[in-house]
Amino acid sequence: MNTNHSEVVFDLAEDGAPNILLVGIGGCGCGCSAVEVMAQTAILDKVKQAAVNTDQRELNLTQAPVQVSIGEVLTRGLGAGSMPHVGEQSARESTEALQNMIAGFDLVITVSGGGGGTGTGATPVLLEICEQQNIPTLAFVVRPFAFEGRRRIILADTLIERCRQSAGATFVLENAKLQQALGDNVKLNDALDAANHYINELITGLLALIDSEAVARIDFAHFLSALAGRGMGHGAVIEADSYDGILEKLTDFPLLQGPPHIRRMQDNTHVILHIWAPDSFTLSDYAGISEELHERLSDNLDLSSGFSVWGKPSFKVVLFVNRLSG
Ligand SMILES: Nc1nc2c(ncn2[C@@H]2O[C@H](COP(=O)(O)OP(=O)(O)OP(=O)(O)O)[C@@H](O)[C@H]2O)c(=O)[nH]1
Ligand SMILES: [Mg+2]
Repeated sequence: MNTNHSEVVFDLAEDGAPNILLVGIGGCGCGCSAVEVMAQTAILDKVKQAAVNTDQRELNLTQAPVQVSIGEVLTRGLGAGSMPHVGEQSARESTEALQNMIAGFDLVITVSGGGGGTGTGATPVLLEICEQQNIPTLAFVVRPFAFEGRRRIILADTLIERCRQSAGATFVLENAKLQQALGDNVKLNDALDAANHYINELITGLLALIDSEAVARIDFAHFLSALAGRGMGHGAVIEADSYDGILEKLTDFPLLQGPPHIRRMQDNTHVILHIWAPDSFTLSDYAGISEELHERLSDNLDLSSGFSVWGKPSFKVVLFVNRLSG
């Protein structure tokens, strides 16, 4: 097991509840329901939201209570014109505002779309600033639809690489995968809505793991250590009508399986999941999920899980696989 990151000591707020900042950067980050729809979720009181952009018009549209306009001298509030170096310089121009925005938080989660100028250029700068202030980070990067062209995809991949150098873990969300799932005839707006809904589910699921209302949860220090180590993460939302259905979908989950040489890397993989279940869900059902995953995947699997009871008869699992390099 990789324990490089377990020595980090984190300061928590006095009452023990972590202060989390969810920052959307650029048009995608700000427009994404990850930042917008979070306002309607119960987890909101634990998470502050901020929007960062070079584009004043986009910034005016967001509901985020904290809005930081970056690079006003360089861009005059008109956006970075798909040029990452402009996004980067804008963030550098506004270093002080970004430092003030993140001061005092125990975790900063960034959401940005790769491929444009602001998200691609400014996100790595913000992550660096967090690193300098010793604030743990998670980066969610949206990878463009295939129809947006190679250039955007290459830029997004550069962003992913740069996030991996500074963020505790980097999670990639593929717009293209959603397009496959929805079919080619899906309307662009519907595809974006679906992508945004998915991002929101993932982030809400992640935060539910440390939600004090959950029946079972993991503590914040544990949460951070499972999501540190500069890993490359993937997340998924899995739903089923029955307990057996959820077990089956979980153990068939492609990112957990893989060919034997990947299975051997499980020692370097943290899996965290949060389960929503009807109130008939028992502790032994809960234990059963963990046992099944260990049995089918690896004894050494580093698994953290939590569960919440909800008023529906069905089951939902939000799952993160954080694969550490090396
Ligand atoms: N899922 C989702 N993806 C989006 C959304 N808006 C943009 N994207 C994706 O994010 C990528 C980057 O676009 P933007 O975020 O608009 O770019 P930006 O960071 O604002 O950069 P500039 O406008 O050039 O300053 C796009 O290529 C899309 O793939 C959205 O609302 N939802
Ligand atoms: Mg923009």
